[in-house]
Amino acid sequence: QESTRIYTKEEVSSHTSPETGIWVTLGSEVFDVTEFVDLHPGGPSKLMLAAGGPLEPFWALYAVHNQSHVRELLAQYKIGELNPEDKVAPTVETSDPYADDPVRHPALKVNSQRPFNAEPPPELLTENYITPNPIFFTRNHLPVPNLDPDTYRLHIVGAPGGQSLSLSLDDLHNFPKYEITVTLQCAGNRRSEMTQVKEVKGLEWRTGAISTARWAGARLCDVLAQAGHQLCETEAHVCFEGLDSDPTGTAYGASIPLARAMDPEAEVLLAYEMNGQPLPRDHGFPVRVVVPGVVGARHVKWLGRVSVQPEESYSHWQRRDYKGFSPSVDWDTVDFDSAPSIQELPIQSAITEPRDGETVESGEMTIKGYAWSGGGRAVIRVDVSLDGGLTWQVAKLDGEEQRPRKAWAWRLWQLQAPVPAGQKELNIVCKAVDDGYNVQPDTVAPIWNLRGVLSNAWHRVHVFVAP
Ligand code: HEM
Ligand code: MTE
Ligand code: MO
Repeated sequence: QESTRIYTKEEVSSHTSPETGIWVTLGSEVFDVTEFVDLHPGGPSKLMLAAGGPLEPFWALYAVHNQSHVRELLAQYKIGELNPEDKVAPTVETSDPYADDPVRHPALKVNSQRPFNAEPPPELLTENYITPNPIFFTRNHLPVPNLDPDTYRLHIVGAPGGQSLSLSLDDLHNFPKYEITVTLQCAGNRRSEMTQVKEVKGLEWRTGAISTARWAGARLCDVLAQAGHQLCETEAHVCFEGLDSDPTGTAYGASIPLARAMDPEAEVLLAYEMNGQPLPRDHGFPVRVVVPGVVGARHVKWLGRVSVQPEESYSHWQRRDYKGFSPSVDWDTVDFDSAPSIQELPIQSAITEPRDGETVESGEMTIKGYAWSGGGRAVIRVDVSLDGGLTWQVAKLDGEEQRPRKAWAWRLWQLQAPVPAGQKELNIVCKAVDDGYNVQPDTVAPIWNLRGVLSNAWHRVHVFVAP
C-alpha cells in the first residue's frame, strides 16, 4: 500500500534550483517539475517565478492554466502532499492586474479573458472590407497598459555617431504621415483545426484571428534615419519593446530585420491611428508598429522602445514561440534555436459563410470568405468547390485592388452558385493562389506543428441542404 509523502512548506521552499529540484504546490499537493521547466510553453523564467511555492497567485494571472490538460500534465509530477498542520498562509490578496482592461464589444468570441484574446464571428468578419475597430481581433499576452498620451515617450536608441530620440506623440505627428491598408493575422489563426488532428498548446483560434484596418503614422525608416541609422552590410535587427509587462517586469518584445525596417517600399509604420481614430487601447494606444505582410506577433503594441541590434530580439516571443516545426517534433524534442522566427506568412483563405453545420436553402447560394498572403504577395485567384474538391469554380474577388509586391491587405471573395440538385449535404472547400503561384496544402495533418501555427490548409465547411 502506498503512503503519501508529506512535506512541510519549508522543505518545498528550499527546492528552487535544478540542483535541489524545482518544486511547486497547488492546493495541498506538491509537485517536482524540474524536468518540465524547459518545456513550459510560457517559458522557463515564468515558471521559475513560482519555484518553491504556490502556483495560485501566478495562475490567477494566466487563465490559460484553467484547463484539464494543464492539470493532467501537472499531475504527472506529483510527489506528495503538504503537511496539513503546516497551514498555507493566505496568499497576499493580489489585486486583479486586468481590472483596468478596456470594455470590449459583445460580438467578440472570447478565447481567453485574462489576458484578453478574442475574434470576430465569421459572418461579421467579411461584412466589411475594413474591419470596424470594436470587432478587430485582439491578441494580448498581458494586461493592457493605461498610458497617458501627454507624458508618453517613444525611445529610439541612436546609432553610433547618431543621437537617441525621446519622441512625444506631437513629435511623431511632425514626421510625414502615411496611411496604408494592412491586414494583420496571428500566426495561430485557424489553430483549432490543427487541434483536431492532435493536441497543440495555444489559444483555440478559429478563422477570425485576422482583420484589416487603415493604419496611419510615421514611417519607421524616417524615424530611424533621424536617429542616425542606415542600412548596413552586416545583418542587423530592429527590436521593439512594448510597455505591457509581466510580474517580473519583462515586456512583450519582437524584432524584424533592419533591411525591412529601412526599406521605404516595405512601408513599416509607427502607427498612431487606426481607421481614422486614435488607436484603441486594445490595439496599442498610443503607438504600435505595423509591419505590412508580416505575422501579427511583430506588430508590437504600446511601443516603448526601438533599438537596432546585431541579433534578433531576445524576447520569449521572438525566440521560443512563433516558429514552425516538422509534425513529428514534440515538446520533448523541440529545439527552438533550429528554426527561424516566423516573419512573412504563407497564402491563406477561409470560408466565412455559410458556417459549418448550417442548413442552406436549395436553389442559389452565396459563399463568402477572405484570402491573403504575406510578404506583399497578391491574391490572384480563389477556387471554391461544392463537392469536397472534385470540381472547382473561381470566386469573384472584392475589396481594394492590390499593388504588386505591396499587397498588404486581404481580398474578400464570394461565389454565387446553384446548389447542385438532389444533394442533401455539401462539402464546401476554398483555396487561394498568390502571385508567386503559392497554394495552400489540401489537408492540415502534414503541416501540424506543436505550437499550432501556420495553419493554412484548404478550408472546409460541411452544410446540409434544406429538403
Ligand atoms: C502556458 C503549464 C507555471 C505562465 C502554459 C501551458 C501549459 C502550462 C501546459 C500551455 C497551455 C495552453 O496553451 O493550452 C504550466 C505548469 C506550470 C506553469 C505545469 C507549473 C508547474 C506557470 C507560471 C507562470 C506561467 C508560474 C507565470 C508566472 C504561462 C503563460 C503561458 C503559459 C504566460 C501562455 C503562453 C502563451 O500562450 O503565450 N503553461 N505552467 N506558467 N504559462 Fe504556464
Ligand atoms: N504587442 C504587445 N506589446 N503585446 C502583445 O501581447 N501581441 C502580438 C502583437 N503585438 C502583442 C503585441 C500578437 S501575437 C498579435 S497577433 C498582434 O499584436 C495582435 O494585434 P491586435 O490585438 O491589434 O489584433
Ligand atoms: Mo499572434
